[in-house]
Amino acid sequence: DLVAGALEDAEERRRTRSLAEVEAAATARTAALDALAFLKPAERVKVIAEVKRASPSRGALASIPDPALLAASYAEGGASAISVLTEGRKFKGSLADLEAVRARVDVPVLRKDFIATEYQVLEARAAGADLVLLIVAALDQPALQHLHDFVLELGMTPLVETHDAVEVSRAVDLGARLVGVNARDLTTFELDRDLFGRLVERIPAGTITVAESAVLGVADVAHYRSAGADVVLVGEALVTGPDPVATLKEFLS
Ligand code: IGP
Repeated sequence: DLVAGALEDAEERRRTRSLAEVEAAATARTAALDALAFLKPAERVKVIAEVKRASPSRGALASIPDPALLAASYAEGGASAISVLTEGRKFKGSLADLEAVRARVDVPVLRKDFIATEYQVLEARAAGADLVLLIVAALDQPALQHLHDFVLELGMTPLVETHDAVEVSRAVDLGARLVGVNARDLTTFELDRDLFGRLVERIPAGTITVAESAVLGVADVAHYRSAGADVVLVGEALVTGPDPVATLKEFLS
């Protein structure tokens, strides 16, 4: 599965870059940006715009020869944060993509991957990430709690991704301040646009909510917004269109 593959790839990288080296690189970085401040609820919905070349469900989406250029245009177009897929096997991303994006933008950057170890979290910080995705379904509660604490200790913000009511209650138990609901089931790849609306009432007030996936057009943004989403996370609709920034601006208008 995707988690096992991501862990194998991390083990491979660790052969040439030790935990101590990654730790040193993470410590050498300037402090992470306060992502909660950038994503805090406002009059208008906010967008996390994603750098996404491919996905297991949709195959190749876009070539994206220059992820930093795309991210810079997202930021200029009004994105509140940038998500960068760093998984290599199915999503064709890399930590180098994230590092390039970090060097170019002044908004927070999310490492979007299948994170299960401290090593991967340190890699994220070393590459300049401000946010790290933690997928509840991929972790048991002690591991999730541990990684959540570890991300916070490094000054970053965890985005805790859920897909059902039990996962939401697990996210709430962590004290998560930023909770995502992924409309896409990561095992069947089925989309459920109404999932966010069903789960949001279980998320305590004061939590920043992110509707993830299945935003294809302005109607989907409006749908999530009226269900109470503070933020929408969009990949495919931006990268597959002829003009990602124009699409982003439409979503924000
Ligand atoms: C973006 P979309 O449908 O706009 O391309 O989706 C984002 O939600 C999706 O890439 C995603 C994801 C994930 C990818 C959400 N959670 C976990 C990999 C792993």
